[in-house]
Amino acid sequence: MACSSEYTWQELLSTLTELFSYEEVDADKVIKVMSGYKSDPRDWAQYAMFDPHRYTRNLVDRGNGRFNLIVLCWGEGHGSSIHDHANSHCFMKMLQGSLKETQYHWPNNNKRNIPLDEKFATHHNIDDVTYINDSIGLHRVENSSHTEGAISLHLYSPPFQMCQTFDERTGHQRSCKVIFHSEKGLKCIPI
Ligand code: CSS
Ligand code: FE2
Repeated sequence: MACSSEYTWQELLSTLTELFSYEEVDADKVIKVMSGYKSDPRDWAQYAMFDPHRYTRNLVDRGNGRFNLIVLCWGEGHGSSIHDHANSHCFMKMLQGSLKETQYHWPNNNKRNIPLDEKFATHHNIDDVTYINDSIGLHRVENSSHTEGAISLHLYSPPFQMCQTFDERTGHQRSCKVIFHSEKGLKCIPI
């Protein structure tokens, strides 16, 4: 039998808004709250928009400017590049399917053209919550399934518009602008 939710979707949103209204972020508490909500597609289906070619980022809530809450939809085989999180907290909760996360150490800037050093790889399944920030390292997230889409809920605080992506073989990095596929359930018009 599925465990019942400690928080409804609406309670999740309001509790997160409350938690991020303070100067200090209590990451353990955020993880607890996100774990206390149990995934129900009826809550987030309106944000779950897939693209055939790449994973999508669908904005749910701007958290009074303190965080961005985003539903990410990963089609079969879709994945991110290796990236940092622009000095923000990154919380990720699985809503559907499964995602593989591979973490890497930061490249050593004195050594050029050296492959990134992998720390570990792990799989996240429905209702799992995970956390990363730049002091922990870099990561790549991917849906390695060939038959099932995956959906995850991400909270970034403070919100960011740019991050760094990294070439696995050389450690070279470049800036990348992050974009939204939809906002509050409405598809964004591509510019
Ligand atoms: N940081 C990636 C997803 S993996 S946390 C993004 O927001 O697009
Ligand atoms: Fe990430």
